[in-house]
Amino acid sequence: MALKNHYLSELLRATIQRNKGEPEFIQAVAEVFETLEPVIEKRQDLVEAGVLERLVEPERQIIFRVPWVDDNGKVQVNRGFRVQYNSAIGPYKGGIRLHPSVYLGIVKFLGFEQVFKNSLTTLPMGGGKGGSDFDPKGKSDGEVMRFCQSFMTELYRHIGSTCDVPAGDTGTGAREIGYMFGQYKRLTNEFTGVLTGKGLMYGGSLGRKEATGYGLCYFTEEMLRANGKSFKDKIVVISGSGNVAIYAAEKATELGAKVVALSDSAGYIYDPSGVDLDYIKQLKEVERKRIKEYVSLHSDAKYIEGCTGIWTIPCDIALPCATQNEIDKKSAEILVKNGCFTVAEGANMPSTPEAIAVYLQNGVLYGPGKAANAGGVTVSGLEMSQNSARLSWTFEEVDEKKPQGSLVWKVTIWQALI
Ligand code: NDP
Ligand code: 2IT
Repeated sequence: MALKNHYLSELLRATIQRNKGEPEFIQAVAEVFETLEPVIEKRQDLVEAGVLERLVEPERQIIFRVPWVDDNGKVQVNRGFRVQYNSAIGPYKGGIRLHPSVYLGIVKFLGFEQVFKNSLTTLPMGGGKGGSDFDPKGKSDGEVMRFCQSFMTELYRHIGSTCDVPAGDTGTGAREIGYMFGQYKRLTNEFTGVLTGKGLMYGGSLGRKEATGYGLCYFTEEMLRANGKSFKDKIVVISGSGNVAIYAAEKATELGAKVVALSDSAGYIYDPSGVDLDYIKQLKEVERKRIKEYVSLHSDAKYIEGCTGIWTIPCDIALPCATQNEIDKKSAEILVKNGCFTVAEGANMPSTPEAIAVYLQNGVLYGPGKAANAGGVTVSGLEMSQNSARLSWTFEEVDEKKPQGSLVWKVTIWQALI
């Protein structure tokens, strides 16, 4: 990706030099710089004030040891991260990712994107992200609990309800947030809104579980409506089968679409008659099993190993909801060839820059993650408000606040963000 603006291209060069071995972070910065070219041409004051130099450097980066004891009594050691990226408009806010692929570069790219996403919600939240290379998959509840408690034993001193408010992300759901919240409370003797995505009995918000997936579909429906289309009777392919994917599938179905495929990191299922979401929820949310198991109940559906093949299924709308860089140029070309006219990102940075170029060259309606998946953090912001006020709103009250709480529902934004 070649930047025409000399100042931006020099700053990108310096950023690459300074952040070696962090390709995802550089990719996220380069994408934003590309979109900022017309702004920088007109706004010399931003250059003079060093705004972009400040944007590419997180305010604070914390790396720590997370020792915990496994079920065999053996000490395991993971690495924990919290990148407090930017607090210009509010406390640092962003999720905690637990996945073996997590390293500083991943947490920085996610924190960088979170800054823009959070400001788009119009709520007063800065940006941050955290995580660990711990893999919750295949671990017992006790192991996950001991890891989460150890993680919080270091993290608690760096966070707080007016300073930094973590939440869920890949591998961190209500169970992990619960263990972390309990440990925070024990260490500080404070019951406060320091984490979002909490259980409903201890300060969680109705609607948070559904928020990212539902928000993605609200956003996509607006984008479609602005182009004389809708979800009704459309074929939808969704990658992932976690929190974002499941509730995107639920809302897309409610809006009249047929969701024919879902995946996990091992493979995907294709059910041409439309996926059975109740069973997916049972498999994924309750039993924590692999998506492969789906075909044991639905013999008409197919299970295919490998992740990228999911994009070869003909569809009208693709909603990548698994992970970064999951759609490359080749997959984007296949989607377009098969008639896909809309891609909206539930995951963070799921499309490579080359894939985005394919969308734009072919007139695909494209909803970038920073806007399209902001529903999750929006409801996190609403959870913070409820915690501060010591109130709980109904699901309808939360759902209703989406237009006023969040500019991201306004379709003009997706054009500004490409
Ligand atoms: P979950 O952990 O609930 O689910 C993740 C899903 O993606 C799982 O099906 C997982 O499969 C799959 N997956 C994860 N890593 C890979 C990989 N490397 N290759 C293929 N598949 C993979 O996470 P979420 O649903 O919460 O998050 C999904 C995406 O959405 C992430 O990019 C996250 O940053 C983003 N996001 C999440 C928000 C939230 O509120 N939770 C808000 C906004 C964005 P497996 O089980 O096999 O690992
Ligand atoms: O990427 C994201 O926006 C999230 N993982 C949600 C962050 C939050 O604070 O709710």
